[in-house]
Amino acid sequence: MNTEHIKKELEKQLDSKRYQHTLGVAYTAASLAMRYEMDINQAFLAGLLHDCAKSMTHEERLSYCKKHDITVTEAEQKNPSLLHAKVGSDQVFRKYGIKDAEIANAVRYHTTGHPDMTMLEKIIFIADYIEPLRDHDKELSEIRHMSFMNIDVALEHILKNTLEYLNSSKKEIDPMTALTYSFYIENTSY
Ligand code: DGI
Ligand code: FE
Ligand code: FE
Repeated sequence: MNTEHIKKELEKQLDSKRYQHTLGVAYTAASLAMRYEMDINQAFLAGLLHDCAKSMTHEERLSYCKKHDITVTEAEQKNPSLLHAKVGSDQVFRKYGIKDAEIANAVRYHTTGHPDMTMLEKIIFIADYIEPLRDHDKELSEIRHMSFMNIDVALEHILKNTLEYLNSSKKEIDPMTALTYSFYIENTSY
């Protein structure tokens, strides 16, 4: 599918709020790609696709994984909303026909991150958090500014606030989210 076709399909799949968020992530990712001298079209496309599996139900995602032999971790089993990232990354290739493993990985890790992310993975993780329609974090304006100054410092800040939010709302923490945070605490230079 070409970009216009993908946009049309996503507009059909997602509710209007989620589709507007998707466009916000795509344009924010493109802006970060300009700043960090990455491929703008690749970042835009990864941003468009990052939540492509978000409208499926938990049951649909679990049966999709079964059908396509996708391993479901214990954390994902307990919290199937985490699975939209993994299922989405499979659909990037299978449904949307995008043969770009870097885009698939950026979709796959957009929720938990992983230690030592690629620049494209960082861009999508951050764009998802800072796109213009987001307003869930009182430190967003500093994080937005930092995203264009030092991407690793912004990443560490986002992970810290996400873990605080998960702890305070008593949500199960995916071991990958915790590993990602530890990595960036140890490896971010100010
Ligand atoms: O899909 P979006 O809402 O755009 O954003 P997302 O894919 O980053 O998902 C955001 C939610 O995922 C947010 O409420 C925090 C949550 N999340 C991130 N890491 C973990 C997590 N939820 C759980 N239960 N465990 C995690 O480790
Ligand atoms: Fe998501
Ligand atoms: Fe998102």
